[in-house]
Amino acid sequence: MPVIIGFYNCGRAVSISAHTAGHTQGKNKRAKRSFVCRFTPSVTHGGSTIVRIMGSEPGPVQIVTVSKDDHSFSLDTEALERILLAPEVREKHVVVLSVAGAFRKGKSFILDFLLRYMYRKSEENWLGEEDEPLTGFSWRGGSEPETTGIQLWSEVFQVQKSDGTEVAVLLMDTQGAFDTESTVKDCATIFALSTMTSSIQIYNLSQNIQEDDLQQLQLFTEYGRLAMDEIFLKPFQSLMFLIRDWSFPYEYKYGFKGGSEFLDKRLQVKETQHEELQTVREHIYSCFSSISCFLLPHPGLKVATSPAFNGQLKDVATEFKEELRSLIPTLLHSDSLAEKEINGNKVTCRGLVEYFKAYIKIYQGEDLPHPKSMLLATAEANNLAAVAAAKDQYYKNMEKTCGGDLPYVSPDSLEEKHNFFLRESLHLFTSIKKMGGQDFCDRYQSQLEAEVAELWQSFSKHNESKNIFSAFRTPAVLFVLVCFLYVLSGVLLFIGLATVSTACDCVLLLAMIAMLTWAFIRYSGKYRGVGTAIDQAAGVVLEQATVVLNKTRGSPVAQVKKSS
Ligand SMILES: Nc1nc2c(ncn2[C@@H]2O[C@H](COP(=O)(O)OP(=O)(O)OP(=O)(O)O)[C@@H](O)[C@H]2O)c(=O)[nH]1
Ligand SMILES: [Mg+2]
Repeated sequence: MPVIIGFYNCGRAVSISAHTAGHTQGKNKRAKRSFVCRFTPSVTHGGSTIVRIMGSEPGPVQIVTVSKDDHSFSLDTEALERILLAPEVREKHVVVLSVAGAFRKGKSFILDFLLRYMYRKSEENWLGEEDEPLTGFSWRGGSEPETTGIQLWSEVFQVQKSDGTEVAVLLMDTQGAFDTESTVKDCATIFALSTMTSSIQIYNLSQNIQEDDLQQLQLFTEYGRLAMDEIFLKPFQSLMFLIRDWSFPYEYKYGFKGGSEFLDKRLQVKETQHEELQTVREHIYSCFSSISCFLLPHPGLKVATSPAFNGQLKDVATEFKEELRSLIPTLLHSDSLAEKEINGNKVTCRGLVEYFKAYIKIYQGEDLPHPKSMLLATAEANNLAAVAAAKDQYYKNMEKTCGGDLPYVSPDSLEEKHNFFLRESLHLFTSIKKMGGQDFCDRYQSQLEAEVAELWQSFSKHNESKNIFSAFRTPAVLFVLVCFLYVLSGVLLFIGLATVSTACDCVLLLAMIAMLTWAFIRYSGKYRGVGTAIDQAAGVVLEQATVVLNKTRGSPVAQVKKSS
């Protein structure tokens, strides 16, 4: 009895056809196909037990979406739960195989061969018929990006390992990095999320492993590690470099063996290497528990350039097909399927839903630093270094003028010095060579000005505190007030205003209490708020007294002026 599972996906016909008897056939038609679906929750064919979502056709399911407007991320929890909380798999340990890397490099294409294997692994010719179109995750030719966000295949494959345990296998496709519409943060988040949630991450590269590929991997995995707190062991599991279009089989043979030799050479850490190169390599080793590499030949010109190519094997280079026959069964062999582990604990499908929710929340928040482009990060670093050098120069100059135990400087002369050192510090900032352009540097110049203004405030206060008169201003004011009130009270009593004199005595008493309290606070360092209030009150009294004195002194002058 044949079981045909089919669906149609955005512009390109995508279909999976299978016969339980082991015979496989597929046709690529652009028109919507009619489906004969058996809506059983799980079916066994091609050697895998497949858990099917009731009532829906198999296909890629968008789990994580990236908004093009505000570059925010959202998780479709419902869709994720529909796949992972199916009763047959929810308590099973999960194996997640993900493919990530730059856009337009054949990630979805290779995933569709992995899908074929999962559906037909018991068949000898699992790779497919010569004229069968390749279907599954949406792939296409051309220069524009295709896959967006993170997608999971809707069907979970239950695979029995040789020790009898059953695991749930999921295939994950990811948005290509460095496309024209994504920021560095978008790419880092997609890569980090897929690495954090997968047990096998395939890093899809073209032609070679370049130093910048390793640097990107370092940046992205660091971004992932940042989001995972309490990591005791290596944060990620298996990393496989998949080098497409390998053109040097005479140096390193195609396949895992050549790949492993090549990788050993590329990731070698040598004493003689520059520190930067050593750090990248050490970081990669510290992140993954196992690292491997596979060298895959070019699939042929038709695959890479023909707009009519729709995946039929007859147009694919023989050596590419041979290597696929070696790569895929090894990768998906039941005993090489490593279960997802976090901190040494195996994760079930149900657990994975929770991890997805937790991780996306972290990337939706504002706690993590934003990964930036190399130029932006470098420009920021050298502008900040220039700000620090200029600020340091100002600080040292001011320290020499009024810092520490140096004697009190008159405020006017100090301000003059401040203005001079500020000009010098701005001159130093502008004379240091910086990246990022004028507008970018202007922002940092404003930051420098603000920071120097803050320093100026504290130097000025520090200098003021050295003025012996200002230190004793409050007790002096209070003392004069007490004396004044004492005399006033005596005079008032003498002229017979006893009540007003008593009121004067009360105020005098208050002033004395304030004076004693002030002395206690200065000595003990306690109740500093009260001390500040007394200082402020004394300041107000002094201000008012000065105003009154100025008025009395000023009025005869004004009269003289008027009369003249
Ligand atoms: N040169 C070369 N081209 C390939 C290879 N595999 C697939 N292609 C072609 O690469 C093109 C893009 O394939 P996709 O699978 O859509 O690439 P992708 O990496 O998923 O692209 P995005 O989803 O946009 O990130 C198609 O035209 C494929 O035929 C390969 O190994 N080498
Ligand atoms: Mg793709």
